[in-house]
Amino acid sequence: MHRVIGERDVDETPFDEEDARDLLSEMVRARAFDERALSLQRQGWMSGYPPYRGQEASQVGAAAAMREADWLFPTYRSNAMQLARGVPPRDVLLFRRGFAEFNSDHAVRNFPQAVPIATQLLHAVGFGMAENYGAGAMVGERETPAESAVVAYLGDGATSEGDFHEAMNFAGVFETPVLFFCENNGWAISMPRERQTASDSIAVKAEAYGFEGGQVDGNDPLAVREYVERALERVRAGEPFLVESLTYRQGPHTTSDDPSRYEDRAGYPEWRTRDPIERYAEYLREQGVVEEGFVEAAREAADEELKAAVEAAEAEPTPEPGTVFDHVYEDLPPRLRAQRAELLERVD
Ligand SMILES: Cc1ncc(C[n+]2csc(CCOP(=O)(O)OP(=O)(O)O)c2C)c(N)n1
Ligand SMILES: [Mg+2]
Repeated sequence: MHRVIGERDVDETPFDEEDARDLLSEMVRARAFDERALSLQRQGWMSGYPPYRGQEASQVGAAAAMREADWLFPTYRSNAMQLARGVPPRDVLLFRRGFAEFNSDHAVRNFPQAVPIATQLLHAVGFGMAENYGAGAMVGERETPAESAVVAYLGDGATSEGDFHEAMNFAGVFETPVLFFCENNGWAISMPRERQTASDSIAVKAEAYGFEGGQVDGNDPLAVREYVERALERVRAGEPFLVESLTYRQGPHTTSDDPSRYEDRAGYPEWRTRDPIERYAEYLREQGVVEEGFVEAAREAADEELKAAVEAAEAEPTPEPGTVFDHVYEDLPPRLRAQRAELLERVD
């Protein structure tokens, strides 16, 4: 455990026991949500769902490293991060059901989830530049650390997009307080990591843009939290950083995908494909930090919370179908106006 790959080994790092238990509870809560959401989708409750099973340690660890004042630029995959940051499960469910508002009380500093791959990275870097301007620093050279760091979440597949390279370039040139948190879950739909890039790692790509990157064992929440915390210290001072969190997507890409057509785990090491909750719970039991039954109790509490969240979501009226066209353009172009009219006519 506590493996930080290619950097200082944090095996010996002491940890706070209560904190370590909280991380486990949060991972169990994330798993419960994911399973419930998947089953709701299968019942026709929502049209599609992108599960993050297997990525709980990575997401919960990274969320725990962030401060409330920091901003997250998420994607469709990072719902465990959202839950761990305090977005109510009800809101995540409603969003998947077609509600435009992700974060009903706006208490969590989130940008909207990006589905177009890598577009959020440019928004994140622009936001980081604004943070610098606000501090009177045009090109980095910050006199004071940024109060709000920016965390730009991305997948391994996103690193093949032009937007990724443009964002990395601007981040390096303008010394923006941005952490690129790349969750390498082994797959971009059916494309395995080794077909994604010929680079030795994703982390190494940072070097070409003038800043540092590093890999962390994304199935160890303590390692992820510590690594991201350290990276964020540098980021706040105006040094961007690229974290590659090595984890594994256990399930399908989304509920429309059938991974049995392409999946072959043989290419990935056991520490990556092994279930992070099982592994971490076993570790904490060995360390005497949790007792037998801890995971089951955490799961029961999470299921209770979810039951209430589903009921609350069901109590909301179904959104008007025409609202899918809102918030895209100030004035809808003629083609989309025609599409909206056609949709409303059919619904009638
Ligand atoms: C610009 C763009 N091109 C293609 C797609 C279709 N698409 C959706 S998810 C995905 C793979 C993304 O893989 P990765 O970045 O590894 O993220 P993950 O799904 O594994 O979290 C693709 C190609 C898209 N959404 N946006
Ligand atoms: Mg991926």
